[in-house]
Amino acid sequence: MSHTLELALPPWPDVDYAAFGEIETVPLSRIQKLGAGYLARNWVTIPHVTHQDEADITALEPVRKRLSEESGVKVTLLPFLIKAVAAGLARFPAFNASLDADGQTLVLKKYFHVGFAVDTPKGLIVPVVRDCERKSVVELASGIAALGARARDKGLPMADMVGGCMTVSSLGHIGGTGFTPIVNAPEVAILGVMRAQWKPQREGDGMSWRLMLPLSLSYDHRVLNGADVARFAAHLADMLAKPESFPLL
Ligand code: CAO
Repeated sequence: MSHTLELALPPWPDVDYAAFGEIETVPLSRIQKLGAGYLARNWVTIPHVTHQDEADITALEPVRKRLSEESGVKVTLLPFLIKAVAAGLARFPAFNASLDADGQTLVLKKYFHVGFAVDTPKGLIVPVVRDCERKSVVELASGIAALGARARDKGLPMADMVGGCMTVSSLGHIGGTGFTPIVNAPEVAILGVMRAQWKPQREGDGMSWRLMLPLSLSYDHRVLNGADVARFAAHLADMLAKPESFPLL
């Protein structure tokens, strides 16, 4: 299977914007140009589907806050998400697969490296955290903070951005209820996370308020089927609902 596509598309509109009012032109950064090529390739070559789910993080939230206070490391939801993804990769090996370059063979990885999208002034960067299954939540939190800060300040060497098995893209600090992240090839799935919200849930004859985290799981439908993905998402939701399933320190 070739990844070369010939699309007979009309040319990109060449508009004289200045004819309609004042404008300014800004060249794309190197990272934006590189990213644009990869995103366009992934968008047109991968048959994407995005599965939506929610995780009840009511019990996790006080544990996260306490861990942040007691460890002296800022612990956000992201290290828990990365840990849950790494456990999911171990339990569902098809998620830890990549199609080889000719699309004929699946490569199954036995390591668990998870990338996370960082929004920097120069564009989107995806550092990769290695061997996530062996690290505690606090270890992951400090690793994420260091990689995120370096990505924003100096940028990262290529060695810190390759070899990922799956990516987490969190917009939870900003807002939103769901989105359709683009798979970061040759990975086969990406987890998008939005802002947690308090929602009423039926409990017996009454009602209780639960903190619900929206999960948007996009996948390559050539490799994964909807049922696999629903199971993976249910695994994430189940793990995130049980703080005791995480090694904290
Ligand atoms: N729900 C509610 N609050 C959340 C949350 C969520 N899902 N996720 C994070 N928050 C809170 C954090 O707890 C933190 O609160 P406090 O400051 O009160 O402790 C605050 O939001 C800020 O979090 P943060 O941004 O410092 O840390 P993070 O671990 O959530 O994210 C990073 C780190 C690097 C992933 C993030 O800053 C970032 O750059 N995200 C952008 C990813 C992106 O652009 N994706 C789109 C890709 S497609 O174009």
